[in-house]
Amino acid sequence: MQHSEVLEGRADDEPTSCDVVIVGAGFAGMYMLHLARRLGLSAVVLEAAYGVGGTWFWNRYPGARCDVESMQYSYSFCEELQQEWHWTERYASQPEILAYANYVAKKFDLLRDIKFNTRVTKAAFQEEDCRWLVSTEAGMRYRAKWCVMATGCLSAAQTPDIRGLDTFKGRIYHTGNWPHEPVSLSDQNVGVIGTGSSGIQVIPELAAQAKHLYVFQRTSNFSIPARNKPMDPEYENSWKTNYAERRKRARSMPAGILCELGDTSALAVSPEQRLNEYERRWAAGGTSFTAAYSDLLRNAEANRTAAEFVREKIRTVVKRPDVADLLAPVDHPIGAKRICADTKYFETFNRENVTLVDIRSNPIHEISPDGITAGSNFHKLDSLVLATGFDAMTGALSKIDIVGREGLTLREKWRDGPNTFLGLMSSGFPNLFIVTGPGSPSVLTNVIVAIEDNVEWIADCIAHLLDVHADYIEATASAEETWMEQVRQAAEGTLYTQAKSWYLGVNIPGKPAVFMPYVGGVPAYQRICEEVAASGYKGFSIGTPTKGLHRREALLA
Ligand code: N01
Repeated sequence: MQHSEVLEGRADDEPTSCDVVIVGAGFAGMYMLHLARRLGLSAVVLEAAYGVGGTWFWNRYPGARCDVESMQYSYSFCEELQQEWHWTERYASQPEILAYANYVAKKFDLLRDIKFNTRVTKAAFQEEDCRWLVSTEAGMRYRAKWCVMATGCLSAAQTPDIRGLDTFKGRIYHTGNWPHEPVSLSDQNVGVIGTGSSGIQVIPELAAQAKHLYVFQRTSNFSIPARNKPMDPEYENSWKTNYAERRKRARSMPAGILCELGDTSALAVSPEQRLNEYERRWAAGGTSFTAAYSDLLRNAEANRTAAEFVREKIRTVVKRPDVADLLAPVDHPIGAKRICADTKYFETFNRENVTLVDIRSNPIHEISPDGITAGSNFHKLDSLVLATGFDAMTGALSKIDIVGREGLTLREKWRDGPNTFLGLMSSGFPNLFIVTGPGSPSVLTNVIVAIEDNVEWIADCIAHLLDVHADYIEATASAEETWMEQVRQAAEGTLYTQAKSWYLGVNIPGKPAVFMPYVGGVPAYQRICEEVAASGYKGFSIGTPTKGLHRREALLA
């Protein structure tokens, strides 16, 4: 394969030219760059941060840790890499994951094609030459045949619109954009808003250093003890000697995570058997608790058995019954919101320096320079931590002005919810690929598995386009419509839609309530993607635009 080169624009107004522009240097962008190079393509990655790692670059709050086991939350594409990297704990901490991302970048010599501190503001499709023109905040421009959005599902941090937030005179931290210099909160009264996965991880750490911690909780969440521990050398060895086979088996599981998957209904066993099974999984720790039975996310009655078990555990751990009641979730089925994994979260509320403030019954009235008034109570604070989540799945994309054919913007097109074919492409936006886009399993899986599968599909697709000398690929509107209906129907058969979650986008004011990920699981999704590719990309228009005129009718079928 002949290798292309990045051609730097010579004049100020001339864009840099390459085959592929990749937006984002997280795990998706890094692997995309690696595979683009393997195809002999010239590629540039544009990254807003000063380093690689994506969400793991930004989410450096104390306690940040992955809830997928480290032996699995890693790339599988390179046997040498997975053999030589050593994870020190069952669940990797953010610094270790970031170190791994940097190690990968170095090992595969990726850094020379990544432009850091480069925030993409616009990507516009040029119909006349079938190229994407990508512009950055600093005014740089890149021109490429293919544009890959590797912008991540949980990368656009959400700051809530609370009256008076801007008047607060102490420091405000967001878990999704934590400072890079050390933060000391000792001897301070600290407030934390948000009790999702980030809040549940940061709260025990903050409690250990703050003079007093006020946890402002609107919705309680289900959490299972992570039971994190140092890596057991025998366990590591068993993975390393069986990696190929285990990675394959993981890909045959719905979430792309190798775990013990119960195959009976929770209602088909006796209450004693069920209790034993829940106890066993609780003791083992981790989010695969909800994999105990096959219908926990499909049958409300089955789900109640697991939810009640966890509520009972919370009541056992938390000494004050009124606090335990507030911490025990009752408004959604267990697992319908992303289930959390914690280290001594519920125990933290037994500490004398921690107060749980119920802002569901006593909403935050306002934030003033010195603290927060919730209901009629004022809480004096020195610092405030926002663990308020993300504009998930579409947020990072909608921050960029993406303009497709005939001036159509992605924001406009997705006004009533995102539409894609397989989460990979959206009609009207030729040659624009999305990694783990809405309509793909992405956030319901070990996201590195989802990333590898998507990136490999995109690379194979580009190789195919090169083989058939096509300049152009675009999802057809009808394939997209059919797929989105499939995504909708798959979610409808589950309990996922019964929670007000970021999966549905309802955490963002004004965002349409559409269940965004595909719940059909990794194997089904992967099979569909493979079948589409094997069919010569059925559901996509592929072709060569005629000179200066670029209409669908001109494309080969
Ligand atoms: O965000 P969230 P997150 N006033 O949206 C509250 C992944 N992740 O950053 O539920 C008051 O889950 C909000 O309350 P409510 C993982 O996929 C993984 O914690 O809207 N409260 C909620 O409590 C996860 O699911 C890991 O009532 C407000 C919280 O803020 C995803 O990222 C670690 C509010 C937001 O919870 C997002 O998790 C961390 C307001 N105006 C994250 N606005 C691991 O791998 C929001 N809230 C372990």
